[in-house]
Amino acid sequence: MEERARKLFAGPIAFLKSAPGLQFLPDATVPEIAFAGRSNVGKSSLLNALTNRKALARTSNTPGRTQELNFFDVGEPLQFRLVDMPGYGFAEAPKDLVRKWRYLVNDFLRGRAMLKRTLVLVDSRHGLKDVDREIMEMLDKAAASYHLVLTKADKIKPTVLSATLEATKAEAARHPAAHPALFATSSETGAGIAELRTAILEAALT
Ligand SMILES: Nc1nc2c(ncn2[C@@H]2O[C@H](COP(=O)(O)OP(=O)(O)OP(=O)(O)O)[C@@H](O)[C@H]2O)c(=O)[nH]1
Ligand SMILES: [Mg+2]
Repeated sequence: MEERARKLFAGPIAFLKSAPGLQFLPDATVPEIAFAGRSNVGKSSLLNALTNRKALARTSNTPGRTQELNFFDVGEPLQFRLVDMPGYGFAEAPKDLVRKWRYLVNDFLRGRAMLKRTLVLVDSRHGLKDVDREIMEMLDKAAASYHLVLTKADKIKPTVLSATLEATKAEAARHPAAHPALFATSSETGAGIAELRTAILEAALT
């Protein structure tokens, strides 16, 4: 499975479309994997690291970079889609814009027929925050399966990282829709990326 995942992510991957609202979604014909989490946590960077491309998804230092649901087709023939999404909890953006993003993301995550798994990204320097717990509870209620993924692992010491990983794992165990497998990743160093590729492929095939 690992080798198959590696090949797939090294092969053809193409931007399909940007959906600013639910009426613009592509037809749900293939498995989808979504990237969720707080603004600036590294969703778009992780998508680029997984696909080994520098700027497939647009990233930025400024929170609020991704403003729509962005769909990426993986494989030729098409195997599954990756969905980059706007972040949660971006305080500086206008209130109704933040609300609009939240509804868009939540409605998508709750109601998408072909959504096989959501990756809920958590900054490894901060661990789980209330806004992350809100996403987790929403997904639990919708019985929508998700993986917690720690990001920016290069920014902290390995000992601190292990502690955060254990604490996050313990909390994930209390959430019915949280998958027991957790990932610590860095889009900078590539740590954890190969493992996550395999998990994504496995989820897409279920
Ligand atoms: N050191 C380090 N920096 C990272 C990593 N991942 C992301 N970053 C940086 O964090 C910032 C935000 O990354 P993005 O990928 O744009 O974050 P996002 O979650 O897509 O943000 P929004 O689209 O605004 O919700 C950028 O400056 C990235 O370079 C990582 O693994 N290590
Ligand atoms: Mg983004």
